[in-house]
Amino acid sequence: MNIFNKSNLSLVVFCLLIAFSSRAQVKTESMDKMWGESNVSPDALKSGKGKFFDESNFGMFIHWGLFSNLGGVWNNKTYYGIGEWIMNPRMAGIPVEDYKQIANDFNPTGFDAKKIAQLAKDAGMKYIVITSKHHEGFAMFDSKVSDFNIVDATPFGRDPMHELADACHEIGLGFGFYYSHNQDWTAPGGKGGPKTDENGKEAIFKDYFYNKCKPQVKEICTNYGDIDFVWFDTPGDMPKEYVEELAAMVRELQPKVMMCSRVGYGLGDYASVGDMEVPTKRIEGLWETCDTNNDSWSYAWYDNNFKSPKVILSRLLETVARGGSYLFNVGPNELGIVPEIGAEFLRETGKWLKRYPQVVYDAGYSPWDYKLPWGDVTTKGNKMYLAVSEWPTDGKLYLPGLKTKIKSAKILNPEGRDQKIKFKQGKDNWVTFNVPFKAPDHLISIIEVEVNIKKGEDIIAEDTALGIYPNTRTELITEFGTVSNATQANKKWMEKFGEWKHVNQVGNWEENGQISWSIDVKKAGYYYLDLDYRGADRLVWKTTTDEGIIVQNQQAATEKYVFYNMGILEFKTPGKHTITTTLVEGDRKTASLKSIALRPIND
Ligand code: H79
Repeated sequence: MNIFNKSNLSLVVFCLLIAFSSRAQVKTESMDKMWGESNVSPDALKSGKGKFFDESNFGMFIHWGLFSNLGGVWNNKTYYGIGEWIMNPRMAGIPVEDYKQIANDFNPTGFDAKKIAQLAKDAGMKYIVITSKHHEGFAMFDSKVSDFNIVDATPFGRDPMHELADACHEIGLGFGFYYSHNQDWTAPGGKGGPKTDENGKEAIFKDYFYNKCKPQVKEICTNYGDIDFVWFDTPGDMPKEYVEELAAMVRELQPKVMMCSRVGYGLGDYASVGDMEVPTKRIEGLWETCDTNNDSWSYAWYDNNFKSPKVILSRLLETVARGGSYLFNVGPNELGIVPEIGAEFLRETGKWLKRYPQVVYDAGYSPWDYKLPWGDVTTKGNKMYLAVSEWPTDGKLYLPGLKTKIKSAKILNPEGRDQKIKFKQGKDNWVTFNVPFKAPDHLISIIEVEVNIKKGEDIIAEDTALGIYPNTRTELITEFGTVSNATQANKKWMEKFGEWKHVNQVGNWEENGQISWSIDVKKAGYYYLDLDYRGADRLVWKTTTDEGIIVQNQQAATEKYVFYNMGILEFKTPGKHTITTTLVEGDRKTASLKSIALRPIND
């Protein structure tokens, strides 16, 4: 039922490759060297110390540090991008000594640990992971190892990590620390840090590791009770022996801690995929994606592009449906307060989760390996939860390629007025549900579908053919196509400094290069064909079907991915078909196809 081999651990390894190296579609040797393969069995973890993580599916990430006191501004100039990087030469390039001075007026008197823990709880999140030290090197906790910490170097003088750890423990939330173990831009010898110490003596990584990194990690693993996570980041070229030594110490001090793969060298308990990336394909094993509630991780005064409750829920559901956990970030400001719009949206998100907790917590992945045009699917035992974010306007909701037989279906109503709905499961494996014209929930509506399986059996969906729907636009992404004489690869770019966008695309088109998709058309008829691509000047694309229909047209091309209308494509018969796209004319080097879309033309 899977488009890729489920037992293929290499895919998990592929996902360990995080935001700062460009990715290829398949595992490369260097990735293996870099990350290795985790020798911890995910199943053992799921029933053991990984159970809490596996079942929670939703946690709060917090980026808070000295950079929050700047809020994206240095010397009266605003730097746009990820705020915690403001010190870096690629942003404001703040000298170490100047940066250290920022601590003198960092006084986050509005910080209220209980309020933040309550916000996470209200949002339906099950744990909090907070930056104890980011790349800037400033410890947000009481550290005896370095004075460059919030207790010794600021007028605030309190240990907010203590307060937050206590608040989480009190309220029943999991708790963990982010710690930048490789990069430290202010500690001598740290990656990106000064090359000499205060006395002008050369400092190497080993100095930083034994003078600061390891003893501080010991502090966070000793002084805050039982913790659930240690979230290391950006291991880069950190030598393996140090990573091993650090991970071993963490395991000894906090045996129940879950470490993400960014510790390096495959020593994590679960995989962390790219920053701000919701994977498009099902991933095996324990994994997480971290995302942020606006564009930056840390507070920036101008950044109020907060994700709406519906977007947060859609991304959470998509992550859970692909088999993962969603770690969602907020950035408290210079006073320690979480910006209100983001907080409000989180509380709204939490209200939805209270209405339908079963859809997310301890829920399993979708029988389809990818999201569907109207939303996504999670599962529990013999139930599927259809989470419909694009409610159909014609009273019909379609589900493609379901082999397992359905017993019953109902729209969930939080007030207990669930509404049974009629459905038809055709010989073509399509299911048609008769649904009301108005969406039952103003955010995302849930249809609970009970299926006929025995305990332990899987719900089976079509393995390869992608459904083409009669009442909604379907996008066919390149990731699910078969490519020849062209190159398929994942690409990422920064929309803003540090704000990543990820895409699978096909480039390097040779004369006979092509991509084909296996599709399953519910209804014969006319469809508009749109292509999403980038490139130079103008491009001519040709799309053909196995019924001999051809749509060929020329459109403009720019450096941005944009959908262009190509024309009308006809399916003469419903059922299984193949659709193939090829580049006919234009600059073959720069042409890059991201997806094609089919929009039914309803009479
Ligand atoms: O904490 C958040 C980020 O600060 C951190 N990970 C998340 C959770 C992170 N550190 N490094 N990266 C992510 C990769 C970042 C790469 C970039 Fe850059 C930083 C792109 C732009 C700024 C380095 C410098 C690469 C290009 C310029």
